[in-house]
Amino acid sequence: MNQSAELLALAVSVARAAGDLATRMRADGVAAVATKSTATDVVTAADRAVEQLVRDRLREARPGDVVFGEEYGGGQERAAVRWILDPIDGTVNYLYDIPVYAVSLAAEVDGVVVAGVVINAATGREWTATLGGGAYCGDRRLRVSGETDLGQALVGTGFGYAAGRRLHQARVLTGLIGHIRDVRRIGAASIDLCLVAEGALDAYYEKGLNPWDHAAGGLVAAEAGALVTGLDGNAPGVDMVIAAPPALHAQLHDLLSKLDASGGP
Ligand code: LIP
Repeated sequence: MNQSAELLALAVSVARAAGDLATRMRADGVAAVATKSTATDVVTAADRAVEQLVRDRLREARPGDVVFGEEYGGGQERAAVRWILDPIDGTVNYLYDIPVYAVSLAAEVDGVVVAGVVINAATGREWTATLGGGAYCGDRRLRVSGETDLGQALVGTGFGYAAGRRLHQARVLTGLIGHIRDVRRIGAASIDLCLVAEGALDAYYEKGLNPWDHAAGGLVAAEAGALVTGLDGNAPGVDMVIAAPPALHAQLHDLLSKLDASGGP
């Protein structure tokens, strides 16, 4: 088994255990225990417990690796493999018991994501990918949408936690919505990206994502044939993530650039 496949196998095993913990804690009742960037950017005890479980399992299996996680940070030390983790992506969905929240775990080697898994912990739906090895939902190989007309495209997006950013994002959406079929706001970027990989969304874009939101899902989408980029020649990152089939990417990209989608607060 090559290194990417080995890393993926470990990621899947750990993410499944993490997802089980998240669903058990959800069943016991969930409340926000803290907030981060704004009063609506919440953290639950499950976010922290799930990240700790993943850290413990990875340390046990590969003690020399480092973990860069949403709740406890880290991952800046030099190591052969860096794990990028969102313990519960879609925290607000989780808080409201909306069954769309994911454990997202990616393995990065020399700065390149080589394996990733996203599991919707509420449903068990599991997406995986290795670099050059394709993208899968369970055993099903994934391919992005064949849509070529932006006007027929179902486009996913999301909004930040700060009011000023949300207002700018709403203005961008106002400029976009007349040029697409419709919009979907799923609430978990990693799942948005996997739905693009499945063709269940024709495209997705969002400003303000952190590496843990898109590291695994971005590989799944790219391995299914999506172009995963930023705006105006930039790599995907906090200013913008766009995931779309090649036939749609330029249409969406150019309209988002015109709307200053990576601008604002
Ligand atoms: C969420 C993202 C989502 C975005 C939300 C939030 P979290 O991540 O997955 O796409 O629109 O504002 O950032 O905070 O649930 O890990």
